[in-house]
Amino acid sequence: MVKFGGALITKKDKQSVAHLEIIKNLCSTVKEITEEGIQVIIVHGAGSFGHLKAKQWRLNEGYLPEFKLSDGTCSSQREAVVDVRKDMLTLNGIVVSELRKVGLNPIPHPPHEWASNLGPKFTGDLVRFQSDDVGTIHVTFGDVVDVDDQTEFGILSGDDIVARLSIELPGVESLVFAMGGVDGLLKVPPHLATDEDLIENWSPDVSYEGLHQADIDVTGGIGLKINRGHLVAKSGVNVHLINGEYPERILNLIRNQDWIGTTILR
Ligand code: IP8
Repeated sequence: MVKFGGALITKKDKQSVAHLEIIKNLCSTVKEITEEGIQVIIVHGAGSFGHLKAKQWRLNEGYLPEFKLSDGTCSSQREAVVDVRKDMLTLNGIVVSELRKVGLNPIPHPPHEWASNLGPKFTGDLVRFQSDDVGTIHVTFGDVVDVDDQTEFGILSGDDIVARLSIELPGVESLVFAMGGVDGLLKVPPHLATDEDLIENWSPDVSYEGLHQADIDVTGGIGLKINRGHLVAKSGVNVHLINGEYPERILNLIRNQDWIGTTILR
């Protein structure tokens, strides 16, 4: 199970700009992993294809009858929901197309079509992600989904989806969070960190620092990743945080060679 972080695969502060080189490299790495006979499922984040507009239109708060705004592209929250879903399909299309280019058979599963409700207990049948063909790569992502009460819609983070898939699908061995700009979990804020500040093994008694850009992010940032990652680790799946700008580190991990990153302990 691999989560491509939104901050890794997009330019986080520029509306809908993808880091194409990084996506290409990650997809080649996924291909190499499948060549070792390992099946991969990909969940990707939203980055600037989701968070900026969702934040501006307060989509994470659900339907707000009194809320008014006009940004020149849409004039209501409901229109913004449609727009963000479209933007996420565009980002997903880029990932899917790069997977095809390396010879894989990606199957996209846009959450607004099969999932509803929010958080780790979201509703949706996960059986669609099961397959035993290594060339088939199921791909899904964080999205705006319907909610069953008066809030109407909300943001389902890819971190919640990847955690549920890791825990509930049979035979999942490892979950890798591929992140942007950091080598793993750090003891000090990322801009102050040296190599010594990388936490190699994290358990709840170890304190960490992470950047949560609450002004940009509508989901939980690093705190959400650690929380969901720990749930997954407790279920017996190996959980690692790796700098996705160096995807060979993921290969090293899989090949039992030296790798750089953080392991989340049970
Ligand atoms: O980046 C957020 O997903 P995440 C989804 O995986 C949207 O937390 C649409 C902002």
